[in-house]
Order: sequence, then structure tokens, then C-alpha cells
Amino acid sequence: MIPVRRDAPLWRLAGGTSLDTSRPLVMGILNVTPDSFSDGGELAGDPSLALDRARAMVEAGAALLDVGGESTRPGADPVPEAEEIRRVLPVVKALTGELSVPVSVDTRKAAVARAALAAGAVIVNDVSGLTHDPAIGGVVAEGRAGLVLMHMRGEPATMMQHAHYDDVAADVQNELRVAVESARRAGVADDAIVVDPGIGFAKTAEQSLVLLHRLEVLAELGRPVLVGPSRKSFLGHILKVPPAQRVVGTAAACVAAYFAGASIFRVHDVGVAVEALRVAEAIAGEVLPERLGVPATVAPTP
Ligand code: HH2
Repeated sequence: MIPVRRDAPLWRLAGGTSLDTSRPLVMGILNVTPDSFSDGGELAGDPSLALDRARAMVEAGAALLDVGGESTRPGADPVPEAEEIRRVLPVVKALTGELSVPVSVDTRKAAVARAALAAGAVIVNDVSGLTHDPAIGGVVAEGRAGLVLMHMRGEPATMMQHAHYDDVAADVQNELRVAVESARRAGVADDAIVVDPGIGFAKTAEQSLVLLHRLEVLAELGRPVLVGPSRKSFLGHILKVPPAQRVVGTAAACVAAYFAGASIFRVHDVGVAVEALRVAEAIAGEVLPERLGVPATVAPTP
């Protein structure tokens, strides 16, 4: 049982830091939205709630945090730019002011990305893979920020109409390659880019399973792979339980994805995922965690 090789493990972020993705890294989700599919409304409106949740996530082993102000669940309504900035900015400021882990902003909009980077975020997580707002690549390049390119088709409101593939792993690989090329054209450095299959985005439950099983196809793009299986509906199809009860299922998906080549795991329930991945890493390396040491998450940029 040998996990897929990670060829280019350093992920360069804004501000001269890098994350070492040769060890599994857990990204904690902070949705400051009223309507996210599993945690909508829990953290909306009061940055101190998000800060408390973030502290607990870091304590539980989160290596980075992802702040989102727009739900992208199937059928979600778009959020105006000014409203998204109003939701996200105070939280990004509060987190970067107090915590030492890198902060990512989950947005498809250049103006939101620009405001968040100015407030100290160091990664832009674009679920549209640069297809929604043509200006966002330039903002990432200018800020020398990290960039997550997630695969989806269409818009959240209509994406499930586009869930038709000849070979889902090969098609997602090809479409992500196009996204990587457009990031390069916008001036984003190769080592700033991470790719993501977009679990549940324009994918049926079975297509999501195939992608998680065949992540090595995405690893062939030569960049670290991030996955976001957390509490998603493919788990509901398997387990027949509501989102809040998909925590163990999420951890199982993270472990499977780790062995298939993923390095970064975007989850709501950080502690459970961290524990599961520590065990997976120990099995993969055939050594106890103390011999692996604490992951050196933030390394100086060479
Ligand atoms: N999934 C969601 C949002 N952002 N970003 C990346 N890179 N990968 C993902 O799989 C991903 C993502 C959707 O999940 P969530 O944030 O929990 O829900 P919502 O979009 O309803 O806020």
C-alpha cells in the first residue's frame, strides 16, 4: 500500500512562505454565509464566532484555514460582490491578526480576492478554476498568492446539468490542465498552483467516487492535489445520513484520497480528519508518528 508519489511538494504562498505538501495538510472550513449546505448561518454576522472556531481548528491540527462568503452548493444563488466582501473581510482580518496559519479566501471574484489578500490572506481558492471572473488570475499573480484551481462546469445554479463525461478522470484532468494554463498566462507561478477535482461540483455521486479513486490522474498534472469531500452528498448516498452525521465518512474519504495522491484536505471537522490522516501517514511510511515529527507546515521560501 504505497501512496502516490508527490513530485513537487512545495506550495508557494503570498508573503514569502510555502507549505510542504509532502505531509497531509488539513484545511479548516469557515463558512461565513447564511446558507452553506451543512454549516450555513453558524458563523455568519459575528467575526468573533469565526475566530473562536478557527482557534479550535488550529488547536485540532489545521494547517490552514479557508474563509468563504458565498455558498456554492447546487442551486445556490450568487452573492453580490459588496456583500461577499462585507462577510469575508472582518473574518480574514481577525484571523490573520491573531493566528499564524495561512488563511485562504474561497471566492470566484477578483474584487473579493484583492480585498482579502490586502487583509492578509495568502491563498485564493477559486471553485470556478478562473472561469467565473477573468480578472482573478491577475489579482493572484500580482499578490504572489497561492491558488487553488477547482474543477467545475457552469455555475452552481446549473452545474448538475453538465455532469456528463466520457471518462470523468481524464476529462477533469484535461479541463484542469486548461485552468493551469490560463493561470500561467495570467502570470501565476507554477509552484503557487494546487489542483482540485471539485467533488460534487457538476458530478454525480458515482463520478465523485471515481475521481477520489483515481486521483493519481490529477497528480499527473505535476501539482499538489486538494480534495473537498467534507459532509458532501456522495457520502449521503452511501451512508443515508444528513450532513452533520457524515464526519466519519468524510475522514474515510480523506484517507482513501491520501493513498490515491491528495495532499490537502478541506474539511469542517478538523480533529477527526487530522487523526485519521496521522494513522494513514504512519501506515504509508510504516513508522510511528513520533518518528515523523510534527509536520513542518510553513517553511521559508527558498
Ligand atoms: N467545496 C465547497 C466549497 N469550496 N473549495 C475547494 N477547493 N474544493 C471543494 O471541494 C469545495 C470548495 C462546498 O462545500 P462547503 O463550503 O461546505 O459548502 P457551501 O458551498 O454550501 O458553502
